[in-house]
Amino acid sequence: MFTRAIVREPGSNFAEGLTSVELGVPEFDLAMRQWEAYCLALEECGLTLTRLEADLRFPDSTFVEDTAVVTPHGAMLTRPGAESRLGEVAAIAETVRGFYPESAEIGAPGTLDGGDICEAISESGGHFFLGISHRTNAEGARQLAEHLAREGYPSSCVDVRGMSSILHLKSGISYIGENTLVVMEEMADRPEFVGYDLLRVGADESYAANCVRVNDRVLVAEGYPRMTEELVRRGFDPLVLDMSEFRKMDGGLSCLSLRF
Ligand code: CIR
Repeated sequence: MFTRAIVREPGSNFAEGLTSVELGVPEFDLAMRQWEAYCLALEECGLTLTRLEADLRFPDSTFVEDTAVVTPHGAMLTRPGAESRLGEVAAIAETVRGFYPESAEIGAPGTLDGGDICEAISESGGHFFLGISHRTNAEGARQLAEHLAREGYPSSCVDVRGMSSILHLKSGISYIGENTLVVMEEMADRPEFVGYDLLRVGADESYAANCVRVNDRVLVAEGYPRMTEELVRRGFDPLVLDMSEFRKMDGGLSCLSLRF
C-alpha cells in the first residue's frame, strides 16, 4: 500500500521542456487542469500529497519520478541523463530526505532516470527491472543495483536503447500487481519478462502501457479503450485520466509522482 506521493506543479514554461514526439505544443491551462485531476486521483486512491511549487528553472520538473527511486526500505536520488534536468535533483532532495533521511545518490559518471526503473514482484519477492536507455547508463544502473541489493532486492537490466519509440523502460512496461506486467507489443516477447502474466498493449495503444497501480486502482490514460477493457476483464479497477498535454512532452502517468 502507498500512503504518500510527491508531486510538482507544472511551470508556465512547461512547453520548453524536452520532447521527442511531434504532437504539438502543450497548452498550459489544460495541462494544469489535467495535473489537478491527477492529484485528485492520487488522493482518491488514499494518498497524502506533498505538492511542490512550480520550478521555472527546470521546465521538465513536473516529471518528478525521474529524480528519485523510492522503495519500502529507502530512497536513491538519481542523476538524470539529460543535462537540462540535472539540477532537478537538488531541487527535490530536501523533500525526499524529509521522508528518507538516509537517501543515497547516484554519482558521476552514472546517469539514471527514475522512469527507467520498474519494480515488479516476482515469484520470489521484489524484483527491479533497470532500463538501460539513452538516459540511464550501465554505471547508473550498476550503482542502483548495488543499493537495491543492500536493501535485499534482486534486479536485472533491460536494454531499450534500440527502441526509438520509447524514452524510458516504463514508457513500455508497467507492473500492476497480481503477477501482471503490462507490456507494449513490441517488447512482449523479450525473455526478461517470462514468468509474468503479460497484458499486451497493441501498437495503436502503446502509450497506455505506462499505467500505475495505486492501492486498489490502476491509473490509465484516457483514449485507449481496449487497454481499459482488458484491465476490467482481468479484475482491475481502472481510473482513467486525460494525459494529452503531458504526452506531448513525452510524459506519462508514472512520471508525475513519486509514490511510497
Ligand atoms: C523528458 O524528456 O525528460 C521529459 N520531457 C519527460 C520525462 C518523462 N518521464 C518519465 O517518463 N518518467
